[in-house]
Amino acid sequence: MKLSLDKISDHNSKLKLSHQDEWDFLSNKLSKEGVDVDELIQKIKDFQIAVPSWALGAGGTRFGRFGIGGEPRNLEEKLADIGLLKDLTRKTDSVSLHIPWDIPSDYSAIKSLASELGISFDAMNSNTFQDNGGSETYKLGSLGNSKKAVRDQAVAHNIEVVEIGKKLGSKGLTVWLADGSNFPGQSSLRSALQWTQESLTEIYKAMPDDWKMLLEYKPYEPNFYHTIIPDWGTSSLLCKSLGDRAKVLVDLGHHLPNTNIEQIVATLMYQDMLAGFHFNDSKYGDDDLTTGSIKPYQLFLIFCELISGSEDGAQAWESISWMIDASHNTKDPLEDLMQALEMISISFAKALLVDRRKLTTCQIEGDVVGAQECLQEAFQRDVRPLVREARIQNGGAADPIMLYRSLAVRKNLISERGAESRSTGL
Ligand code: LRH
Ligand code: MN
Ligand code: MN
Repeated sequence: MKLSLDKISDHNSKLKLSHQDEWDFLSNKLSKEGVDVDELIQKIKDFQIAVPSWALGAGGTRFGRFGIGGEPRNLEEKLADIGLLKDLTRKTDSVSLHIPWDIPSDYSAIKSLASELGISFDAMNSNTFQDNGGSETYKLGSLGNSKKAVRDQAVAHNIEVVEIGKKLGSKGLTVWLADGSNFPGQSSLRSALQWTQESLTEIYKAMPDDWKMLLEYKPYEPNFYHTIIPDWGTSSLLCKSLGDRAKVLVDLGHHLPNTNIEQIVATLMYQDMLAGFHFNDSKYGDDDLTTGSIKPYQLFLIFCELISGSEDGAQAWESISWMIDASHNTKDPLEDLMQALEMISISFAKALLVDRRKLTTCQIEGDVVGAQECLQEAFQRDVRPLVREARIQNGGAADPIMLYRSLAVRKNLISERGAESRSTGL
């Protein structure tokens, strides 16, 4: 299903009056405060977030899956869904593929479809957490397995993913390892790390010079006693041994409860070691809930660190990759992704509004209350008219979910693809 641009302009003219009131009020206020509103809008317009191919269908849990209907059945339909999201929100223009779930059958056809839709290929994801038809099993690990033959197979798979990505114009490889153990004594903790390092070195060497490796960490699941790369420190250690194109990927759900993620971000940026993000939210563990639905203040604080880290020259903003990594059990995935894109933009916009000069003065003078006030001043602000204005200027819909619903997109997708459709993936 392709959205005609007329539909967006009709919708926007219906909402124009109410939006204009809200936007005039906010932009006047911001200008009086000395904010360069045009520059602010431009930053919000430029900020684009990749969508993973696996977030477009209902994921389910290990207890069951309730299909949403109209889910993409193949890579072409996944691209079509991202095209829809792009037209409605103007907040995403790239897709992150998972191999072997998304192996293109016809590269030139996929590439021309993607360029027709204005979508590029973000980092490629390898998959050694499932057996994918190879002669060796990943049941007891992949890159860190005690058997050399298994490690070799896992390395070869990652190199194949790089080859696929090269053909599509991707510039990155994301590696997430499920490797670890379930019981004490099951594996040699030190050897497993060493084998992982050796395997990653081979993969790193096979990457083109203009590619980066994004190394994800996660404290537990699917292994529950030990995970070979459990935290940002271990990931950094490995990346440093590989080379300066290997950096640490922060998935917001991959932390033990109450971890100070914004501090991790600050520390990684201090070392120019932040590869990027997998945005989602969580109450307990790797819940993969909608970004900003549980801890919006944390998301805001993360953006505060990102902005100060880049403005102070610790790490370039452009070197950081942005992606959503969520799973949907009860929501329409496209609606969920629109909510996530909105929450990310809102948090980014609020963090841009922090008076950083005032904050630094408070920090130097030891004004604890003043510093907190600086953050609250920005966090409590309703920036929705600002984010909406940026979207309208970019050609998107004033209210993407409202338009999506009024056009009955899901109903159309169900009649096009069927109520039982399901793609490969989670
Ligand atoms: C692991 C993970 C990783 C995978 C994705 C499907 O929990 O976050 O990024 O590739 O989920
Ligand atoms: Mn992830
Ligand atoms: Mn995860």
